[in-house]
Amino acid sequence: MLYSVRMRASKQREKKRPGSGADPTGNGIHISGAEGLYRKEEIAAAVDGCTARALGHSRGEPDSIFITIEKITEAPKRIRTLPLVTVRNRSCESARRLIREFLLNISVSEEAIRTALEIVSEPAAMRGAAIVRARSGLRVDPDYHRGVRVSRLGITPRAGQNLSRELSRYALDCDTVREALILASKVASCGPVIAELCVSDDPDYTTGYVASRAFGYARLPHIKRRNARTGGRVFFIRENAIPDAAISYLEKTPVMVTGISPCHGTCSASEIIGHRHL
Ligand code: PML
Repeated sequence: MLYSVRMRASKQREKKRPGSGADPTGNGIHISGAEGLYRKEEIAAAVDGCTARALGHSRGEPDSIFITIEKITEAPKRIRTLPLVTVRNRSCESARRLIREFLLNISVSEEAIRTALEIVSEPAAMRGAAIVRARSGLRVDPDYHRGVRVSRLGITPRAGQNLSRELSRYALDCDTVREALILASKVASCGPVIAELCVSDDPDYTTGYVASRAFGYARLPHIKRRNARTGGRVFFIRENAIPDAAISYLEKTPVMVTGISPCHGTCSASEIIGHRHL
């Protein structure tokens, strides 16, 4: 039997400052979060880890830490991580060109790319992801303030060790990369999703990614300028997909990473696109 353990730490806003990461739902400013699927005997250690993370985050001391432990009754779907690669890129301007190059190559339209770039260029207020139709560029997630929150995902201890070993070959073995790759791998395992674009909402973190089943998890350095409070996630779905089915999978279906695909160093976009699945 597995349990989902989720943590969310936040603090109340002190004074009004536009684009300060405030949550318009009134849940406060996000400090940190964590999520995993655990066996009963692993829960105590997972909760300790969540608490330590919430109290030690560089974004400050939280006013509230919510930890939710929930029994999972459905056997999790077992997936592998997407292959990981870093795209050679030196500037924010060329990052935009590369995003377009990756997405156009897998039939995401100019219109949908424009919608997505607008979303991730806004001050990051939404904790969840936007869902955008890949041809018309229409945004279809029902609550624009909340977005869609990918949940009920985890990695087995053995796969976690293997992932750390792969990532450490490129000095990337940190929570941010590990967790983003696990999340992107669940998103890519959702049939109606064609691709994901992610720009971190952390002002100090300027690497984002474009991910898809076609070319894996492609990290993009300089996706935004340092100190920018913008960011967000966009999932592109097939034009005729039913959003509710995709949302239900992303938020509710338990998914466990049990296998690790290879991680690679830095490559040019054309090497990655010409070498689908790396
Ligand atoms: C986040 O802030 O959680 C998103 C990080 C996205 C990029 C992670 C990476 O460096 O691969």
